[in-house]
Amino acid sequence: MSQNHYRPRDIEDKWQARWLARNAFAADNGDARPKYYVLEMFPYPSGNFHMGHVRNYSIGDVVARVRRMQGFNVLHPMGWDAFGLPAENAAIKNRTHPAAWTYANIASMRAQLRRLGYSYDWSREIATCRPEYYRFEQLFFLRLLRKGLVYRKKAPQNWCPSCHTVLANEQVVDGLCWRCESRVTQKDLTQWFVKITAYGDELLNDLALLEEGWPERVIAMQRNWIGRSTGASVKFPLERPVGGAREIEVFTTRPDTLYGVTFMTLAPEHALAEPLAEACERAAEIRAFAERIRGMDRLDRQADTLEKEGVFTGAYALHPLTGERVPLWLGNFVLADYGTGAVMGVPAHDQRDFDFARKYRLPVRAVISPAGEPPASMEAAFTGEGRMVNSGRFDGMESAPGREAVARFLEEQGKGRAAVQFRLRDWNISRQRYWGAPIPVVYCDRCGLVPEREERLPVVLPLDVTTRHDGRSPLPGAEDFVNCLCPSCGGEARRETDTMDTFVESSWYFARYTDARNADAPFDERALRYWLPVDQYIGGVEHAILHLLYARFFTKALRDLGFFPPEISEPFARLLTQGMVLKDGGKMSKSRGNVVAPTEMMDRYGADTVRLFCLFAAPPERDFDWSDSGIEGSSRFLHRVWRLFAEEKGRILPLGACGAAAGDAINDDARDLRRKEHLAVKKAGEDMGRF
Ligand code: ANZ
Ligand code: ZN
Repeated sequence: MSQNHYRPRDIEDKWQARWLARNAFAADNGDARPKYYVLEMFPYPSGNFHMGHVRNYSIGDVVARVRRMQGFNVLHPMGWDAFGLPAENAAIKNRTHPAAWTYANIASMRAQLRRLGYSYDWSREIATCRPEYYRFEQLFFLRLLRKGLVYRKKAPQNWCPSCHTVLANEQVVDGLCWRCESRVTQKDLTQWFVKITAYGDELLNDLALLEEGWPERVIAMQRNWIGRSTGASVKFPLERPVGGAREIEVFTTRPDTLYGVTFMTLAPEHALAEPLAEACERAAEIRAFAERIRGMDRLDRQADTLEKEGVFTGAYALHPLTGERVPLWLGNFVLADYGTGAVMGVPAHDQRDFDFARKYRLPVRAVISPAGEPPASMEAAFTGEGRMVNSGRFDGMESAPGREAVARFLEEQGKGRAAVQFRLRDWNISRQRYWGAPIPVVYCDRCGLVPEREERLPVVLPLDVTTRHDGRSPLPGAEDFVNCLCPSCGGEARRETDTMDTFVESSWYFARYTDARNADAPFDERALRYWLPVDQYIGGVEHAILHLLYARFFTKALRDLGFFPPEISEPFARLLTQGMVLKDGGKMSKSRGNVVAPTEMMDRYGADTVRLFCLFAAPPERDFDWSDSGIEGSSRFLHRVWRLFAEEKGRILPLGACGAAAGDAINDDARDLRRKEHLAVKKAGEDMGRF
């Protein structure tokens, strides 16, 4: 074979070895050049990369290399999101230990990344399952706890019977566990919560800071998830006290429709549901209904297509302004954990109430004009804005000022007030799993719940346990771990055996990279100030809500705890959500047998060809289809480039064009070549700038 032939393996091996030996891409924290921090979402060490990873990292690597060539001091780190369920499940299946499985996967995946030729600063590599990492997470937990931003609460939880763990709402997809696709059930448990709702307004308002750098779609998803609604809370006195209560409070976004109330609906979980049943002669019927609805999937209950169902409780409330009797119902479409768990029914102007009223022949009263037809012949609710009618002293007002006027009037009368409601819920971080960061608190018979002392961190996850075949956590049975001394009285106590949701680890890893080997503190403040925010973050749109929201929350909370400097409020200045790599228009998956393995492609074509194809196949945000002819094309292109240079270098090099400066005496050919080179650099630079 001639030496003019492109042999990627030789080239790649040679340079990769050299990069590694010199840690060629190490970033310097004390550098005087302007900084640039480019980060790709770190992987879960499953064992193998898929083409989607390769695309994500190849895009990031181009950004890193271009910025370096442009004179920036570039931070481009890599690490492992290493705790989590799959390690436990795989360990059970393969009869190994989750730690052994995880570290072996990390080793093989690190080798794959090196073969792909990415320009990472390997001296900053992290694995979140190491005590050197999670000890600081435990420190954050203790500080959040002290500040009241972490608390314990008993609440009905999404429970995956097969994974034996609680799932966050976001981890329930169409009523199924996101990991194992078992049907999720509800279970009452005491859990640890992070009070992300305390930052609801800031998380929402600061989206404005991201408008330049984040995809519109992701900002919209975050906004919807936070879901801030303004309106009023209104108190309806009960005709007769029930279960010690004299009134029922509702949240409404439309206080301007208050005069259109013809009934009230409570969630079957509402605290008054049982007392109402008890006071009614149809108690059995009411209880049976409540029982049945409580067992329903919560997402099904929120669906627009849900068939509305309810039961009359026999009791009445009184309209706060007219004194009219308002019948109290239980209804399947009212959610227990939104607002107050009770709704004022305005069938003329709310579609769910309309459906409910038609089904149970409840009166419909139009109070916003133009509602169109007379209420009896309405076929749907009129949900728009208009002028208030049949509304007493408010007649003639427009909806928007009317809402405020009604809220103000209620407040003056002590019957309600303007109110804001968030869809965002506090974040349940408790997992009844083994392979996670231990929650650093203990339970003492004398002192109750006691936080571990900071100087005793980390609370190390014991590795000498045997994973159980039923998937239950071995921690509660690990006596050396559970039995401990109370940090407060020194007496015998028991450790918390819940571990933290892995989303906690990924909420601050970007900050740890700035000072990854710091053994005394999570990071040095100067390092943070220098590197943060991440200039360019790159990852899949599947993380558009949770991971990004949690990382944004952590940034704000750590700032307020004094860990982050006050000027840093957002972690990621720019975000790119890269498209997917598909095969024949569909997702690559083992079950479909259409997976294209990066290692196989590298064996056949070399890493540069694989990277090149991932970059050329489509603009970064768009999905593209893996194609054999496409990668062949990329391969031919690199062969051509190589051959061209190899064949022409005898003529090019003597020209002295490379490295020549302006004013040097070079001939016309050399000048031509030099000009073309600069045009190419300019064009490429501009294209990159656009990105
Ligand atoms: C009366 C009304 C009249 C309403 C009207 C709307 C239109 P968002 O935008 O999601 O905040 N609601 C309140 N709590 C609820 C719960 N726990 N489960 C189900 N529905 C609930 O929606 C707020 C509206 O959803 C509230 O305003 C309430 O219905 C209903 F013409 O009150 B409204
Ligand atoms: Zn104690």
